[in-house]
Amino acid sequence: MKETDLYSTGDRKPSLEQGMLELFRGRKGDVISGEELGSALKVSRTAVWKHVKNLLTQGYRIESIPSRGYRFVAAPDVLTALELTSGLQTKRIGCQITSVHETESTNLLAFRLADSSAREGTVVIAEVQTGGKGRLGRHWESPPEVNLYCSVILRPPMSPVRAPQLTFLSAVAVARAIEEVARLQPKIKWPNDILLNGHKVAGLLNEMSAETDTIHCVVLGIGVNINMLREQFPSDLRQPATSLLLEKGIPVNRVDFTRALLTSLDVLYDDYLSHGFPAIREEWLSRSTVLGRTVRVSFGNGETEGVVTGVDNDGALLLARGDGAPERVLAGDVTIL
Ligand code: BT5
Repeated sequence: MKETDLYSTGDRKPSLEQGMLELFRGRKGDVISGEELGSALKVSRTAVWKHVKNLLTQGYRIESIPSRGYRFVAAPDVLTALELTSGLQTKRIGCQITSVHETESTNLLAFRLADSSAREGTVVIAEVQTGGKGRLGRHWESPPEVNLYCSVILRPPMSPVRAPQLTFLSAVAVARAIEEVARLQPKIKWPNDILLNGHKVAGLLNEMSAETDTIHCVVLGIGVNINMLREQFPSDLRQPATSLLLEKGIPVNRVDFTRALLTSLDVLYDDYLSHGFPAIREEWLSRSTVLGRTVRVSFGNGETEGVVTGVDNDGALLLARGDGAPERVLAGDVTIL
């Protein structure tokens, strides 16, 4: 596994580069002298130049104006901890962000960090996954630098049987972020697909490490196709897929999207810990593609059909079968008939 550019921010303690970016952002368009930057950050002017150069190599555009100072022009659309933490105001989610350029799967990396006692709210992000995972051993297509591949470590103080509720929470968070940033109207398909115009734009893979009645950690794996181009989708996908770019016709800023997603996750998780599942279930149902529809659910070697009447507290899909008998389905793939 090749993991490059590992960069973490612990406890939001700002690095010099973060401090410099905050200063630049607070004074948009202004020329700030090296002396002023140096005294604000408590370093020499030579050190200021060294850190400006570091930012330039990471893709930031900063003009250096002889005998006057520096002017911030633009930030790159890169999913680094440095860029994402700037301006992120969350309580738990993103308290620590580990960004790597490449990894096999952010879920695998998140479990490794969780095993070495990463805190609740730790976020792992990669620009490319070499073995992105879907459910049931399936593959998640993860081309470089166009999408979002992230995993969030949670340690909820609750019974493992409630963990499937967190898939609903992450689905609602992704839907809210798509609405807010891309101004599109996503729908949610049980159990883990986010759709735009019937095409899959995001998938969720929530995994857990637990004992009988204690959760060690839940890893919320979230993959969102942001600026993926049509030719980057393989031809053999199980269902039609899309990206925010393809639906909107213009690229979507990945940093803005990721900050919005982490913020919605934070708000929803906070609410979930205080008030439980009902509000999340209601919002999920209001965005559901399957409620009231006749569906076929395939699982293992079997399948069943019926009209969807809701989801229960365990995250199971509730069906009314053709003969009127109710049925609960805990896992499977849904086809709308
Ligand atoms: C999912 O599985 O939808 C879960 C995807 C979770 C991906 C994230 S990325 C960050 C984190 N780290 C990981 O390693 N995984 C998570 P499932 O419902 O089984 O759907 C997988 C199926 O979707 C595949 O068999 C393909 O047919 C299709 N697919 C693969 N890549 C896709 C993509 N980028 N967009 C849309 N569909 C895709």
